[in-house]
Amino acid sequence: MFLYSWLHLAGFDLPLDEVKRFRQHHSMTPGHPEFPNSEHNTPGIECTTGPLGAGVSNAVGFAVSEKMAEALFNTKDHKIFDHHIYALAGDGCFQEGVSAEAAAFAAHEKLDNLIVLYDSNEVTLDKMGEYTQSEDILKRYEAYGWEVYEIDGHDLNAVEKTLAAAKASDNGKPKFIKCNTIIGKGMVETEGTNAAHGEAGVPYVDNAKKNIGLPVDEKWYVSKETRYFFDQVQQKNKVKYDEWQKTFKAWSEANPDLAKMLHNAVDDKVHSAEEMLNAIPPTGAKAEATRVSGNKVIQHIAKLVPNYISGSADLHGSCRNYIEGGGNFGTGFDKKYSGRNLYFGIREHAMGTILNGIAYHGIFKASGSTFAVFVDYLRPTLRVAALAELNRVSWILTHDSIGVGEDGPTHQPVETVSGLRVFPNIDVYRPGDAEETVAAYVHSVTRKDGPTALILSRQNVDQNDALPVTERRHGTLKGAYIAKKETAPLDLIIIATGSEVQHALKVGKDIPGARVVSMPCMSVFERQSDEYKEGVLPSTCTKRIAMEAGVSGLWYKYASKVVGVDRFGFSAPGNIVMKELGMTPENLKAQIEMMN
Ligand SMILES: Cc1ncc(C[n+]2csc(CCOP(=O)(O)OP(=O)(O)O)c2C)c(N)n1
Ligand SMILES: [Mg+2]
Repeated sequence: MFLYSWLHLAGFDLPLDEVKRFRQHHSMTPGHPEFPNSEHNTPGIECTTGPLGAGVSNAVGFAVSEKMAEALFNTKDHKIFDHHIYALAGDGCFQEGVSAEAAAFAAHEKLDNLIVLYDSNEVTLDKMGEYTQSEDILKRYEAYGWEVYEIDGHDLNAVEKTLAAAKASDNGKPKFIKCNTIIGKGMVETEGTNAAHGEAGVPYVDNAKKNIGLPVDEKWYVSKETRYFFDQVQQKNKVKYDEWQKTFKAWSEANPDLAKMLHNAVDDKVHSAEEMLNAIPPTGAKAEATRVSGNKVIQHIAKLVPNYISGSADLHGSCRNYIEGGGNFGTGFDKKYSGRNLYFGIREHAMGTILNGIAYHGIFKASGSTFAVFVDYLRPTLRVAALAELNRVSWILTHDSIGVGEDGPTHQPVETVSGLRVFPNIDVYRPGDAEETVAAYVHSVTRKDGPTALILSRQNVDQNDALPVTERRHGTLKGAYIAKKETAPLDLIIIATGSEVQHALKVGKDIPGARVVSMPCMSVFERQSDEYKEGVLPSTCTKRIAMEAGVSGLWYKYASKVVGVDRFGFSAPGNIVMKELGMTPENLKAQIEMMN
C-alpha cells in the first residue's frame, strides 16, 4: 500500500479507485506488487516483491545493468545513463542471507550508483527485533565495503541531506543509510511494537489520524497540501525529463548504431528463431558433451544478440558459458563495466536475484551458470523469474545427471531436472546432442514470456547423425519430435531426453515397429497443437517406455513404463554409475522385452 499510494500521488496512471481495490481480484494493486506480466500491468512497478531479501539483491542487479549501460552507451559528448538505484528494505531483508551475498558482490564491483535505505525499526512480524537479531548491521555493511550513514528516519531534512550526499559521492562504494524509525509512529497504542506491522494496528488507526490532524471519517483522504506538493515535484521532474529528451535526441543523431542497439535492447527485438538457426552453421560435432556444444553455440548467440551477457557462480570453466572476447564485468584486474561475463563468485542465490534485477531493468538479456545440482541454491529466484515472466533470464545448468560420476551423490542431480519442470512457466531444455543444444539456446533468447533452463551434460553423447540437422533443430524448438521413425507398423514408442537419447536410438534401430521420440522440453511440447502432439505420440500406440537418468515420476504422463533413477547416486566413474543404475542400452532393451 505504501508503494501504491506513492505511485498514485506521483502521477503514475494508478487511479485512486484502483488503490481502493487493494488486494482484490483483477485489481491493479495485488497484495504484493507484481512486475507487469500477462495478469498485471501496474505502471511504476519495477520488480515483483514479496520474498524478503530478494529486493536488496534485485537492486544490485539494477545497479549492474545501469553501470553496464553507462559503459556501453554514454559518450564523451552525451551522458544518457546516469541514474541511481534506490532500494527500501527492512530488518527481514537483512536477516535473509541473499542480501549478504549480493551486498558483498556490490561492494566488490564498486557499484556506487546503489543507495539502500534500511528502515531500522527493530521490529519484525512475530517479535521485537531484539528477540532475533543482535548483530551490528551498519558495521557489517561497512565491512563489506559500503559507505554507511545513520540517521533519524523521521527527520525528513536528514533524509534529504543524506540522500543528496550519497548521490554526490562517486567514491566506488555502494551506499547504506540506516534510518532509525518507529513502526506505526503516531499509533500510540502500538507504535514501536511488532503489533503495528499488520492487522493488529487496524483498531488504532482512527486515534492515530486524530493525533496528526487528519479527518477520521475519510478513508482514502489526500489533503490539498499533499496534492500540491506532488504536483510541484512532477513539474520539476518534467523540466528535467524534457532536458534529458533533448540530450537523448542529440545522442541518437550522433550515434545511430548505438541508438539502434539500445532501441532493440529495450524493445527486446531479436532475430527470429529461424534467422538464428540459419545463422548458426551445423555443428559437425562427433561424440561431444552438450556443455561443450553449448560453448560453441553461446559464441554465436553472443554475436546475434549483442545485449546478451553471461555470468557464473565461479563455474565458467566447467559450465563452458564464457563469451570469448566479451570482457569481464566490474572493476580492477582485467574487468570493465562493459564486460559481458560476470563473475558472481560462489554466490548462487545472489546470482539468481541479480539476473532478475538485470532483467527488470529492461536492457540486457542475462544468463548465469552453475552445476545443475546447485540450482536449489537459487531456486527462490527461479520461481519469481517464472511468475514475473522474465524472458530475459536463462540459466545454464551443466553436469546434468549421475553421469557426473566421481564427485558423488552431492554433485549428481537426480530429482533436480524434474524439480525444475514442475514450475509453471519455466521451459526446461535437456538437449540430447549438439544440434538440439543449438535450438535450445536459440529458444532461450527468443522466448517472449518466461525464463529458460538449459540442462547440459558433463560427459560426451553420440550425435543423431541419421537425422538431418534441420529436423533435429526444428524438432527441438517444438519440445519433442520423432528422432527415428519406425520402419514397420508402429507398436512401440521409446521416449528419451538428454544423454539417454543415444541409448534409445541404439535400441530403437533394431526394432522395426519402434519409434524413438526425443523430448528435450516437456512444457514446450505441451504448447504445440493437438495435431502435432498426436503426430509425435499417436494415442493409438499405448506401448510406450521413457528413459531418463533422473526420477521417473513425471514421465508417466507419456509412458506406461519408465527407466529412471529413483535413488541418489554414488561416487565412481560416470559410466560405472550409469551402468549400475540401469542407464544403458542393454537395460533399456531388457526392460522393453519385459513389456507385453
Ligand atoms: C522470505 C520471506 N520469509 C517470510 C516472509 C513473511 N514476512 C513478511 S513481512 C515479515 C517481517 C518483516 O520484518 P521487517 O522486514 O522488519 O518489516 P517491518 O515489520 O519492520 O515492516 C515476514 C516474516 C516473507 N515475506 N518473505
Ligand atoms: Mg522491521
